[in-house]
Formats: sequence, C-alpha cells, structure tokens
Amino acid sequence: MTLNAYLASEVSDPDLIDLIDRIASACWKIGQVVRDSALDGNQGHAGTVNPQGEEQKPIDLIADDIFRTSCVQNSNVAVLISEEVEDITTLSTAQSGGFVVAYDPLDGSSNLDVNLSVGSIFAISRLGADLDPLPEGRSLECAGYAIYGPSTMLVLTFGARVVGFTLDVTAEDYVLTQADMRIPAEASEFAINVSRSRHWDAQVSAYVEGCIAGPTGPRGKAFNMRWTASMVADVHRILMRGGVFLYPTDAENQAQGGKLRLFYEAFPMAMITEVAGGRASNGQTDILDVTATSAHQRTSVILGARDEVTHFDTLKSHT
Ligand code: P6P
Repeated sequence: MTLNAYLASEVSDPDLIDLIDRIASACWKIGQVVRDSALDGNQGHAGTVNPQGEEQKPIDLIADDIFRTSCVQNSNVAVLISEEVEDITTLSTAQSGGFVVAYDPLDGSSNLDVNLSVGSIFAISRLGADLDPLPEGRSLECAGYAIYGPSTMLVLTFGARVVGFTLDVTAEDYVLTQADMRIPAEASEFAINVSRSRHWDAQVSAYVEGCIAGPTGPRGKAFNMRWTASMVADVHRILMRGGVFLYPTDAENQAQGGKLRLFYEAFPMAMITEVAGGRASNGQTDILDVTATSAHQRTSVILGARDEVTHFDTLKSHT
C-alpha cells in the first residue's frame, strides 16, 4: 500500500491529506540533500546559530527552507514553528481551523558529518478561535518523523495507530512497511547520554544504576544501552524493538528547562509513543499534558516502554 492510498483510506480531510503529501515530498528532498551533503559542501558550520544557541549547518537551513516551502503551498497552513527560526511564522491568510505545523527540519544534524542517521520531526494541529499559535499536546491531529538512515522512512500517526512507510526510490513512492507499530511494555534497552551523569538528579542516577546492575541488581536482568545523539533514531529503534529514551533536565541544563524542545521534538514523539502503547513523561506529568508558554520551550523527556517509564516514576523518592 502506498502513502497516498493509505491517506485516502484513513484521512477524511483533503486539506490534511494534501499537507501530509507535501511534508512527505519535503522529507524525500531533505533525504536527498542529506545523502549528497558531503558532495555539495553542505557539511560543517554555516556560521550562524539557531534559537537554541546551537551552531547551524548549511543543511539545517536548506532543510528548513525545503520543509517551509512545501508546507506553505498548502492553502490551509496558518502557522509554522521551526527549530531553526526564532519567530513563529503566521501567514497572512491565517484563520481559525488553519494548520499549525511545528517542525525540526533536521534533527541530530551533528551526526551528518560522521554519516550517521538524522531525521525530520513534525506535529500538526489546528489554530483555535483564539488564534493562539501555541498548540496543546492533546490537540495534535498528526505527529510524524522521517528518518534518513540506511533507508528513508516516514512514520506517522493520526491517533489510532502508528504506521511506517519506506521510500522506494525506484518506484518513487512511499510504501507501507509497518502497519501497526507497537512498543512492548517491558524493555531491556535504555538510551541516555551517560556522559552527563555527573549532572543527573538522584532519581535518574538510581534508574540508570538499576539498569547497569544486571541480573543480580534490583532489576533482576541485564540491560543494553544505545545512544545515537539523534532523537529520531533512538525513538525509531524503540518503536521497532522496544526500550526507553531519557533526556532528563539536569543540574547543567535546568536553567533553560532541559535540552529537548516541546513543540517539535517532545510533543510529536510523545503522541507517537502513546499511540504505540508506550508512555511519555517529563518526570512529573505526561508530556502531552504540559502547558506551553513559548515557541522554543524545553522539557525533560522520559519516553518508551510503559513499564519502564512507570518504574522510573517509582524512583522519585530517591533524593
Ligand atoms: P547530546 C539533537 O541535537 C538532539 O536535539 C536530539 O535529537 C538528541 O537526542 C539530543 O539532542 C542529543 O543530545 O547531549 O547527545 O548532544
């Protein structure tokens, strides 16, 4: 089944179908630019920084342009929130019911120069009658990501199930390869940047120590660890074979509220995780219930296997 056939059978709003089709085309183009980045001189640094103060690569800006240009061709797009752009873009045609698209055009771009997986992340909601451009987590209509790895894949959810499409370059189409992606409740693989352990609070330290203590430790089993420095790649692995991902707020990033951004990283990945049967928490509450106050707001993220996130919660008493 192709992406277009799936959308025709699952989505009733032709405007939303058109927007997803344009995003899928944008991700196809971004995947091509990613693949040719070393040949086209699009690696290294652009000499600019994004709203997070992170150095931008030429390809970050190219990906943002591709994504933005594709989205605005949909006549019902009202608002764009991009990791790469400080200001929220509100189109002159914006009206209640218009699409709000929050996106990270190239997530994990530091992996690009070393030829490791990167991705694009997006969340689609509607502009309310109050025209407030900041979406609410529980109001997302669609969340998805593209992963540019050994193959380009597009993973989507509209709330009922999570589906995965693989780009068939020969056939020039996205083909359904995962019809119902589920995250097993139990896990034996965790993902966290362990180099930050000196900054962790006692709860995070207790969780990770429990995982690495192995069969004779409190968890009674061995865990494996992965860290790819690309949220898309870590979340995709969890969707494909289970596990848990943690990027907690810690003593070093506490002042800015953590590392990962709410609208275009945490919200979409939280919706995908929950629909796939997992949990996504900021350590206090479900991420999708977090109230947003600014476009580039950050959050703590613990997401993946339901029982792992619940176990993490039980360690809150560690001080
Ligand atoms: P660290 C990429 O920059 C990102 O936003 C996520 O995709 C990824 O999980 C995280 O930051 C990587 O952070 O501390 O490994 O550089």
